[in-house]
Amino acid sequence: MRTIYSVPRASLPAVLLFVSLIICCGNDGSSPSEPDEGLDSLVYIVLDTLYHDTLAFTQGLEVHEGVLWEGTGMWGHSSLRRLDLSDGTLLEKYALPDSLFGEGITILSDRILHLTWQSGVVLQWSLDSLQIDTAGTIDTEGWGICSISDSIIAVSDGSEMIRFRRTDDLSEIRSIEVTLRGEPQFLLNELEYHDGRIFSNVWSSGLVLRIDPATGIVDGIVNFEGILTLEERLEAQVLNGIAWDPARNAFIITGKYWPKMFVVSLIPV
Ligand SMILES: [Ca+2]
Repeated sequence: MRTIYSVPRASLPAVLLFVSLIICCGNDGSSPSEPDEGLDSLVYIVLDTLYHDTLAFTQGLEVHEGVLWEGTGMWGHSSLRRLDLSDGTLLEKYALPDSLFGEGITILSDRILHLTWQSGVVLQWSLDSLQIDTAGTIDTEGWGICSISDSIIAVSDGSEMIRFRRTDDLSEIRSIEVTLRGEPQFLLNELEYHDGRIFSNVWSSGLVLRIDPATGIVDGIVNFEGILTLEERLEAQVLNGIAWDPARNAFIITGKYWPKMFVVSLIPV
């Protein structure tokens, strides 16, 4: 696989020139190596930045009908948050019970599903009233979640597995082992479904994998390791928020205690 180049805060022409130089010359001026067939190395381009609460331990991020929703964790501080999609500011915050550690969220037509870490409990919030109750239980830890359709969700549990479940009773339909060049990829966390692929960040790294939901094979990879400045990284923890924004035709990326969110495009090189 070719080296991953991440290009924060650059104009599009500059990025394309940079990418062209990489393709023409390779990193060290030598001829470029042969690309991995079926695996795209992706670079990101920062299109905009949004506000993010540095007290938000981000566990899930999703856009739904012009609203940006965030799920946060930590004992006694877990919450569901409604954010202004235009600038990221906090509009409303709804607390989880202190006994539950919030994890990922995803949104169906009439409700928000909200994972919890080790309790097995999956919560649901009515989109109309934001009343909370229990949707059901699962037999794994809850880490990340995304909706494939209104009837199927995909759930990660910190392992290399993604399990597809029915939204009506949370029963498991099937599962995939996520692999990169045949090797299992562990610590899968926040998920996002877009354009027929599942995007998952890998806990404690800046990597986001693009996964074929039929096979589990990783067919794209991007590294956000350098997206925060050294100063911004002082109080921040790991990347853990990926949302597709159809209005911007771009992803929104953030992480635990990050000082901002990033609107990014991903481009194969
Ligand atoms: Ca997401």
